[in-house]
Amino acid sequence: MKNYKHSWAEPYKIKMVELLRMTTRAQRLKAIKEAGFNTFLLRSEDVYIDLLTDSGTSAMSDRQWAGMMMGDESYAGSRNFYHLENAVQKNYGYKYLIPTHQGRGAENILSKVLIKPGDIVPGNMYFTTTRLHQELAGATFVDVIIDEAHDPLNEHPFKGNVDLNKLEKVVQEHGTGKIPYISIATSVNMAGGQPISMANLRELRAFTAKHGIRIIHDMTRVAENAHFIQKREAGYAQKSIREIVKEICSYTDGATMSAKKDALVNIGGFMATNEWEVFEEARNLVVVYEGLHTYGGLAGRDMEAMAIGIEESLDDNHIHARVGQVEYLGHLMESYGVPIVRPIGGHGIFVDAKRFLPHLSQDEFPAQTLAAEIFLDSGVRTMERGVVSAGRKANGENYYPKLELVRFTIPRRVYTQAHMDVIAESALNVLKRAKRIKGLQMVYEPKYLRFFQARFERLF
Ligand code: P70
Repeated sequence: MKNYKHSWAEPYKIKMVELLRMTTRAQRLKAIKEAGFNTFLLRSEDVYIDLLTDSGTSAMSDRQWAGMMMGDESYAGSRNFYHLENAVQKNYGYKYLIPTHQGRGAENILSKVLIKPGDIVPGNMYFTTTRLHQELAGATFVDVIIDEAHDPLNEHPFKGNVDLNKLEKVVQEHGTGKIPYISIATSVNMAGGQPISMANLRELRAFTAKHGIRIIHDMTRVAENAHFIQKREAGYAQKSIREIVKEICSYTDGATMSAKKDALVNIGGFMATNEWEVFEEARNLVVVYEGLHTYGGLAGRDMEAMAIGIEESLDDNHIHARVGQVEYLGHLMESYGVPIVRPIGGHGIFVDAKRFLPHLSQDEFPAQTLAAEIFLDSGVRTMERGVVSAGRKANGENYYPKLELVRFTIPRRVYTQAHMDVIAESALNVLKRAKRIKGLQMVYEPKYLRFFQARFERLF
């Protein structure tokens, strides 16, 4: 027996609780049918443990709540904007800040500023909203992540790394004039929360500097990435999360951020850049889509909570307990024989639906099916990250991603270790009757980001 006790403990105590509703299987069956077998369409009141996402679901600290009371709700020049600007400049090192209502607001503005129709944007695996904004601005996304990232069993410690040969080919084929930037995510979400190494970032910086190409950083989960650099990369064991995060950012020219993840807030995001011209253009556009450039769709109190959340997110004890909890769940699932993506990532456990339900073809939506079955079993809500999420190409063909996953995403500072036990037991329960599980067919498909609202029926 492996020893699954880990020397992490939460660096906080609980001051307030939110009561959960427990349901029966009959209630859950009714709920999932009404939701068209799509966990996005469930009512949260029907959910027991909500692992749909770690986005906007974190528990804020008493300090953040106190900060909310200090909201300066002036239309222009709010004090809280300057606190946020200071937190971003000090901790991430970027010069100019544009607040936005959340990550995709920043992606929209950045894509509109930097992309011209016909451009190519290489990146370390796609993310749904990021790629869509690139495409809507007229670009084509090209995946340049290392091959290992597409293999759920490969143990590469930095599956978020860019394959520089692939990138070199893209540059040779299209020329630097067509590549406004390379899109780099830390903690690559669709790969399973996999980190990029500092060495790879440094190489990438040298390569892009030679070719005059920007690096734009999707820094949504940068602190979690820093944790893996500290644990796995030579020379970083003695560096703090704060130092590592700042070094990561220093190799990039600008960023988009969904502050609903790392930065421990329920709403908010931003775009940051080191280039004055890009900032000027973005500051022009933000007033069209989000709000004045000193609030970008947020209340003053939201910006204050974010400024404080950024500070808290970079604390070593916080991040070790956060990732420690994810690892605890992952090891438990592995001990039960549940097939998961290896190595365990930073924000959740990604169950491999292809191996869990090997009798289903990708056209029968194995991950969508498994997410519905887990909910039925225990009221645990998870998210499909496979063929439904991947959507269709511009020519209408489905993307068939190699990874067909169900994400068990852990909100920050919200659930206890006992919740993790219940979750793993539910995965085991479903695994025991996996052979008898039938797939789904899609009966309604929206045009954009179909996974959010698609509806399914069970195949018989
Ligand atoms: C999730 C959320 C959001 C996200 C992200 C990365 C690496 C940008 C964003 C956008 C929410 C989500 C979004 C699309 C599909 C499913 C879920 N990820 N970059 O659960 O930020 O949501 O604030 O606009 O992970 O992973 P925002």
